[in-house]
Amino acid sequence: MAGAQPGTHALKLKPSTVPNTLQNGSRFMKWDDVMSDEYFNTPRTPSLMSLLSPSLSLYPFFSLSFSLLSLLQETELLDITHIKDARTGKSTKTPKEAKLRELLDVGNLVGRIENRLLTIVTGPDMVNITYLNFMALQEEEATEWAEELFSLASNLLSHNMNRETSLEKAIVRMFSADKKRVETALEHCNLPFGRPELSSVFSQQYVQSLIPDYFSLSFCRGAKGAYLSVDQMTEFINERQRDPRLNEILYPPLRPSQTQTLMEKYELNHSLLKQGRDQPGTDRKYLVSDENGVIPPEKLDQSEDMTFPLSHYFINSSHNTYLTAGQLAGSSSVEMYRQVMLAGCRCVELDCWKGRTTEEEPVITHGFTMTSEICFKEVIEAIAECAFKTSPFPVILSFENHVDSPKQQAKMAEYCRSIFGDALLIDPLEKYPLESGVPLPSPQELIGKILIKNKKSHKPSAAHGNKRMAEQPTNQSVAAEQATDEPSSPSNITEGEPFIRNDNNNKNTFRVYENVNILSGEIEAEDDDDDDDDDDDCKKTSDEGTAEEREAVATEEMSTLVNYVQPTKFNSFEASKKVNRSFQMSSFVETKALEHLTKSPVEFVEYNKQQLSRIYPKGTRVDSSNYMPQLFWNAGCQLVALNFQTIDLSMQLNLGMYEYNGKSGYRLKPEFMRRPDKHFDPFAESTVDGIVANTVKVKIISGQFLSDKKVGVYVELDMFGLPVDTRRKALKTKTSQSNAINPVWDEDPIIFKKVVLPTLASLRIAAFEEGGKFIGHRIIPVPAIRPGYRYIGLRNEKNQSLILPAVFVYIEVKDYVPDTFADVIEALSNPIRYVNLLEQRSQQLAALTLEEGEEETSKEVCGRKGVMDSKNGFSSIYMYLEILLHCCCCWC
Ligand SMILES: [Ca+2]
Repeated sequence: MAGAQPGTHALKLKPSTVPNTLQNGSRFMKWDDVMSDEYFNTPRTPSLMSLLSPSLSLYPFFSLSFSLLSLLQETELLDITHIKDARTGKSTKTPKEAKLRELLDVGNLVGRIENRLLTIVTGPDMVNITYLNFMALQEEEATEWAEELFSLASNLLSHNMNRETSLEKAIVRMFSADKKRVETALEHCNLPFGRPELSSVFSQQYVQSLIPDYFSLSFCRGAKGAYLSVDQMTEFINERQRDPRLNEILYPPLRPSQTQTLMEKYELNHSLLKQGRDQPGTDRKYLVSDENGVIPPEKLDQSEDMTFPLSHYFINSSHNTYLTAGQLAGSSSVEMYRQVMLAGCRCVELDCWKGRTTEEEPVITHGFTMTSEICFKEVIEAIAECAFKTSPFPVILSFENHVDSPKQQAKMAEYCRSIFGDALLIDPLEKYPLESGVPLPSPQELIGKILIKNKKSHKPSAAHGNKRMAEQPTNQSVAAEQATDEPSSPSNITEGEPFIRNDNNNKNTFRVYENVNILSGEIEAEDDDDDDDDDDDCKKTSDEGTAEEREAVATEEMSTLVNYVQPTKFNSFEASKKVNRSFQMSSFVETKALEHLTKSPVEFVEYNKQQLSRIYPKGTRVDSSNYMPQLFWNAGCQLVALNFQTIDLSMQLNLGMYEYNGKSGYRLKPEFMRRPDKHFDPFAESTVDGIVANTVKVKIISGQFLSDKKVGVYVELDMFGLPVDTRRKALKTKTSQSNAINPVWDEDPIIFKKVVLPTLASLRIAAFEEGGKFIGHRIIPVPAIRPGYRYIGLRNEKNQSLILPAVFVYIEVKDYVPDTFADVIEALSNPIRYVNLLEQRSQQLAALTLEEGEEETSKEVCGRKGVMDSKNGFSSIYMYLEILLHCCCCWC
């Protein structure tokens, strides 16, 4: 995210290689808890599961093949990139039914059954999960398969295949699995179909032939079809395909001899090469190759410097992690913790409540709602198992601790200690004592560690000894809490009836809530709450040491687990600066955070250089919708917590953000948001001294296989970033004439003349059917874009590769060169300068804050302005706002 590190990055990502065991296959019994009578009545042998490579080529994509235990012995194929997890041992699904256990001969097994079980987890998102259950003949086989399958399935290169591999994958899949559909699609496009002899090889050429000549580099070199000399190719690569932002010494332009090597690699006819010329088609093969992916592999790789303090990173964070649906009546699920962590999230939330059964097991649920309860211990076990499968970097557990039972709190602490073991960070690192002025340790220094965020009660005899950090003893919460004999158990309420709630577990803040209609969501902002620090009725009178006064809940057992992430009631930016304790953090409901952002943008950025801030959705988002995370990334907020169960545009941006840097869940903030000697204003409208703005030019040339329906299609572009850089629907192409297979637009490019903070900007390219039905999109951070002629493979809403649909584009990204005259004109004509500053800021945020339902206004006008805008790249604030008003029409 921040600029390239000194020196070139040595790529750590490796293409998948499949061990022999997996290639040759192993025998497994496949079972399901709901088996048909046929299953039980049929003699069977264990089915062979193996990894199939679709051809003898080295392409890194595979399907997992296994047969069903049925009379037909059908074989099922599973795309390996759709596998989310492969488990063996304790967390596997185990056969419950007696008949099934008998059949699997469970009684006669040597060793524990779970060590032979293999559960393969698939699903389109984090909620709709499917489990495939297998039993191996040997324990070692289950272990090897679980490890290798997970490693193959999570290979980042496999999720970012080049165009050629995607095409081959699609062809193999289509022609083997769904020939009829392919033929229908071809028929719709008036292309020959119904040819049963189409072999894989033929069909590959066939698909290639669908790529119009237009895509060939011929249009870069003038006369169509003319041969391209080595010199011309060198010029093409250096002028068009090379990223001009790269350092020329570290990343030198290609020399002709290197081009020659490249051309040999993609050239079939060597005799032509010898004459210094290529043959038509070479360029096309080159364009679909690995050399030309739109994302350079080093951006996918873990390539950002991880040695800065934690506060210097954006940290992938989840809100009310346990919920699978709405905030009021959705089911809670242990699996969500696994899925969210496997997706690279590094901060999960645990809303803990006192368990009411005789076992006195603490539970996790959304208090005072109809959401279901899950067992705290199971969640801790799930976290322990999945925390470091996707990323080694530290995990923060954000506890919202409502457990008003010292006994159960002690249990919670004990589970954390015993289940996490050494991974749990209990004592601060020696280098980073909990003292004023000491920065937070870095993700690198906390590798493999779990940090707990829970209110911390500070005792007079606190273990921190003589460190004078105003850890004044508080009026002993534990005692106070024990005196509270009214248990604040979450579930004993009836809809429509008033209930009492002990807000924030402070005995003085019991509130009576009346007429809360739980199901319809008529619950007011108080229930926002959720979090620890958002209560407004506790204003501070002094800026020193008062925050802890509200630390009323944590027992000593829990308190000792808390170190670098200590929740503290936010008072003011000035106060925080004065006490200068990086280990204290605050949570802000999105509305409050927005207020701070608008009133004190520079101070908010400053605060976030030292301390962590956590933003969470407002309580009225009962449907688990999300706010735009970009708003708060712009202010440098680290823990921008979203509802992961809802993959809306906000969550899609989040997926886009954290897909890079090795999916580690950490992205280094732009330098200006970290350096103590710089002040950054997220509302900056012009270039900031010291930050190189970019000019981004995008030309949508054509599409490929956008739909198999005979339907018109169009492409839209958005830019997200700082308010000044955000442009929703910046470009919309014409709609193709009933051609979704290979539409060509070739319209004027859109120019984002001045992207003020490119390191925080993302480009979204989305394709739609006429009528607005979403086909697919791709969100790419501007720093990760490789300029040039590129195929951009589209993803679905859930960020899964669609394999076939792609958009062919030409992108230029350059350092912005100020056009002095134009800037003067713009400044003179910019009326916003006369508007009140706060008003101006909220107007600037409009793009990022509009919600569904607000968008219908002035659509006509927006459309008109949008067209104007796309033509001349002009970006006055008013026009910007109008375009933004257009923004939420399709998604939010
Ligand atoms: Ca919560």
